[in-house]
Amino acid sequence: MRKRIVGILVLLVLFLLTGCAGKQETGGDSASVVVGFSQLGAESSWRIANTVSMEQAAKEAGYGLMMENANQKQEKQIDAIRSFIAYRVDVIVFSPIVQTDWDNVLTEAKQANIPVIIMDRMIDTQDDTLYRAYVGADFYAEGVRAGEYLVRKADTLGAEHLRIVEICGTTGSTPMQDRQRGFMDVIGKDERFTVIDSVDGDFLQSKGEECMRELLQKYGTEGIDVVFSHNDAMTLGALNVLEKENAASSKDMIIITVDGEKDAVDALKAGRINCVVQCTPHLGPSVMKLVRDVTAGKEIPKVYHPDEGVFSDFDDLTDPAVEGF
Ligand code: GYE
Repeated sequence: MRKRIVGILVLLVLFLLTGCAGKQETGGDSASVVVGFSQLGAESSWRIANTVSMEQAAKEAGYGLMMENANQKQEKQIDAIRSFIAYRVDVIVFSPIVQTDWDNVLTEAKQANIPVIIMDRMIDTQDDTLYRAYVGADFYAEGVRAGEYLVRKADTLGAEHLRIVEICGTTGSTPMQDRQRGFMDVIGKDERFTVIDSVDGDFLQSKGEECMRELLQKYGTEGIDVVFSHNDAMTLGALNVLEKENAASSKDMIIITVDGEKDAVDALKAGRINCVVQCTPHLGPSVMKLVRDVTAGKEIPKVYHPDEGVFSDFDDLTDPAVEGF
C-alpha cells in the first residue's frame, strides 16, 4: 500500500515538473500554447480586419493570444516583444511598422529560444535566422498590377501623356517601398507616364485628405490625370476632397488604390474609383498553422504569400465575386 502511495506521489511530482517546463516544448498541444502578438496600430480598415483575423484564428486553434497594439510606434513594438520574451510565450508574431532596426530585439528572442513569425510587413536584416517565417502579401506584385492596369487603361483611352500623383503609405514600410517599386518598374520607362509628385499619406484617411488638398492647390484638377494611392483609407480621404472641390473631377481622373475594403470596392462599383488592387488582411489562419507546426518541432516554409488579384472597370462588377472585406 505504502509503495503504491509513494508511486502515485512520484508520478504527481513528475507531472507537475513537466507541466512547469512545458512552455518551450508544447509538442503542438494547443491548450498550452501562448502567442505574443505585436500589432503595429489601427490605422486602416485593413489593419482592423487583420487584427480580427488573428484573434479569431487564435481562438479557433485554442491558443492563448497576448496582443499589444503599438499605435504606430516602433519603440512600443520593441517593448511589446521584450515583454513577450520576459513572459516566455511559445511564439512571437509581429507586424513591423518599418523595415529597419529589428536585429537587437530579435536577437534577444533568438537567445531566449522563442521562434518569431513576421506577419504582414517585412524587416531588413542580414541575418535570416532571426525569424522562422514571413507571412504576408507580395507587395511588389501588387505595385506591378497597379502599373499594368494603368498601361491597359492608357492603351484603351489612346492617352498620349498622363500626369500621375502618388499618395504613399508609411515611409520605410515594406508595402510603401515595394508597391512603389513594382508600379515604377511597369510605367517608369513608358514615355506616356510622368509621376509629377509623390507624397507621404502614412496609410491614414485623414492624411489622404490632407495630401489631396495640397496636391490640388499645387496642380489644380486640370493638372492631375492619375492618382495612385497605396491604400484604400488614403484613397477614400482623397476622394472626399476631390468630390467636394468639383463633383466631376474624380470621374476624369484615373484613381488606382490598393487593399479591397468594402467601401473602396463599393466606390469602384459606383464609378468613383477605377482600379482596386487586392491585398488580403485575412492572414490569421496561415499564421496559426505555422504556430502549430513550429511548436510541434516541424520545418516550416520561410515565406508564404497569399493569392491576390485585382478588380477594375475592365471587369464585370456585377459578378458576386467582386466584393470587399
Ligand atoms: O495596405 C494598409 C495598412 O501593411 C498591407 O497597412 C498593410 C497595409 C495596408 O495600413 O491599409
